[in-house]
Amino acid sequence: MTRSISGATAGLSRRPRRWAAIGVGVVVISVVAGNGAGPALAASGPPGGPVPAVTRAALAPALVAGRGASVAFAEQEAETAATNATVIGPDRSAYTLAAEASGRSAVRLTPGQYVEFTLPSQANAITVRYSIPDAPGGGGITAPLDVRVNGTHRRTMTLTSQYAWLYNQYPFSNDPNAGLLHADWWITECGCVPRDQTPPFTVTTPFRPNHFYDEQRLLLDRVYRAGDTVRLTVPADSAAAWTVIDLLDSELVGPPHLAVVAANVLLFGADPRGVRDSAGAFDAAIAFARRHHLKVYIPPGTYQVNRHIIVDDVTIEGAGNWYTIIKGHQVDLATPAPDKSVHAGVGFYCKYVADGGSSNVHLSGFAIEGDVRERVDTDQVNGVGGALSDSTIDGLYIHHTKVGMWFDGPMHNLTVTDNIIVDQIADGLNFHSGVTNSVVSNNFVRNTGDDGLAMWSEQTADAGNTFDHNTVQTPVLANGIAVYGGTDNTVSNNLIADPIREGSALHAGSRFGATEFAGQLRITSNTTVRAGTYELNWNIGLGAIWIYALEHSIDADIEVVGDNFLDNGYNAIMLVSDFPVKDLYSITNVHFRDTHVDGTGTSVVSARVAGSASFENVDARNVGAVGVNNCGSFHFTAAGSEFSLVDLGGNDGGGFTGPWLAPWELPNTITCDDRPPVRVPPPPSAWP
Ligand SMILES: [Ca+2]
Repeated sequence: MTRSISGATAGLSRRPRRWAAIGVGVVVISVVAGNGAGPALAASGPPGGPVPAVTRAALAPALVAGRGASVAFAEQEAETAATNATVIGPDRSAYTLAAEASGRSAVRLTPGQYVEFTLPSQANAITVRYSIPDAPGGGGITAPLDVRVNGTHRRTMTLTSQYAWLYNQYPFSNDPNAGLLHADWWITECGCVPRDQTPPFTVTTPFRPNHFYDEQRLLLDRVYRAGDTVRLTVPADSAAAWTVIDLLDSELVGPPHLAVVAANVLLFGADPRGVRDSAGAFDAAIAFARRHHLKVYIPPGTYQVNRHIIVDDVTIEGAGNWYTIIKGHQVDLATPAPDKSVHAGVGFYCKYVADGGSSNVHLSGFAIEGDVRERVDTDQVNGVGGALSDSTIDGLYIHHTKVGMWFDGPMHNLTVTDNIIVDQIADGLNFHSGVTNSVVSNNFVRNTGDDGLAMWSEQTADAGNTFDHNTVQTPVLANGIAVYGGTDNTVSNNLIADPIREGSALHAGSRFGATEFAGQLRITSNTTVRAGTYELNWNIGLGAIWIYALEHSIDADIEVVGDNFLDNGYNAIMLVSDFPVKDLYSITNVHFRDTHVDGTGTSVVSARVAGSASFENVDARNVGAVGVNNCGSFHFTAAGSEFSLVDLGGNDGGGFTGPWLAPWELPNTITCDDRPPVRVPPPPSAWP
């Protein structure tokens, strides 16, 4: 755990833990091939099947209706578009380009090749998600991408990999040639502590490349119609050996918002061309607005801001996040700031708790474009930060910051709605320590370097919060939505897709110094897809939802109701502890109800902890492995597993080898199998 004394920390340490005694004394049918990297799993969708024009998280929208954020753009996957280039994937293996792509598939173009999308509806703006190679020594390159609409309107985007390509162990490196950052950490590649080997184990470089993708927005010259074509072509003379296109989002952006009665930053000297630094002008406008009870307005333009703008008791409105762009570059500080930062960058910061916190702040309608290319956990280079009560944040686009929004409580009554948070070095949003009665709803999060959305009750409980109707896609590390301790929180109606490693879609963990779970945790009516990842340190599959007792027992009432777990690589549901603490902690009082599981690579449930959970109307189909993978706490006594499943009825369906919850296997049958055979399920389809 890396943290600063002020508590103003971003990101969670990811030092690996492992199961020290996997498979001891039990049936272990190891079918997964070779080297611990896990099998390549097929994702859903083409070739062969119908090609939906518009998808959500690479699924037909009908399969995820009512779940996730309602967004202004239409998503189209490149792998279903017209192209003369090569489709890559589907593949879920970590450290591959396909695994980090939406739908686990994309198109790889060489110079001269194209991919062409047909607009599904009116649009005057596009977002391209792509990857290009790193520089040989790291640090990224730039390369052109030709955009033509209907073969005529022509623009050239300048793609960059300066914000992509991280390597190595936590907290990661931009150097593709670096040896291990922590030779004294156990690593899965050798199943050893490299420094302790004779001679020391060395890794192949680049070691653990990841975070390959970036996205870029482009306003077109006018509104185009449904049926018009957007062709993306790599110029023949591009310096990039390859360009991978993952998807295209198209959108009809409305006219700029105008606020007439407001403190307009232009009147205070702000430069909308982005040439001069506008931070001082923003400060002056905010001070004036507070004195005169006005809001602050930021008209269309690009404004250079390279430090925090401190906000308290103020409303700041942009013209809309396509029009008003607050853009900063990273500044190296000669001496660390009081909050421990060694870099400065653009961000809207509330006062820290030590300074009294901020309240009555309302931010809306602008973009924050940061310049963060490495993870330094003591740096306060987040898009929005501090402690913020009785406030709202709505309609921001936050890009290339460390964490989109990182809040350090205690604080209360914050509402975060309709924001887009993409291409982050660490989390998308984190409620850290004592955030209460706050709501995060209808936000879209893609390509975070750590949890997409998190409540981290470090030392002080987060309580009474709700994460509702958000979409989280392709976190390259950790979880889509994670809850670490806390009291009476809710995670509902979210759509979570394509987590890649060291986490999964939904997670409740007693870890990272969090308070014990208390009251009721509600995880209701969420849909996950292509989760249930392979845990590279444990070398076992995870569930799409996994509940993890590492630092305390988990005995709070956890209600998992109405969720759909689709196309799970391994399990749908996992309850787990860690081997060194397996006899200290248990998980009890978890209740699964009214759940659909459509496709698991292995079993629906994997239990690797003592305790119990109840199941009622949990229906499954296309299940890869029989029964429940029930290891309990690994004592394998004649009394059976230390984990019991309480069958409350209506748990129907199964798969290739029988029902998922076979009555004759209950309550305590041991069927522990670390690496059961993995079957690739068919694509999800409508549930009758
Ligand atoms: Ca894709």
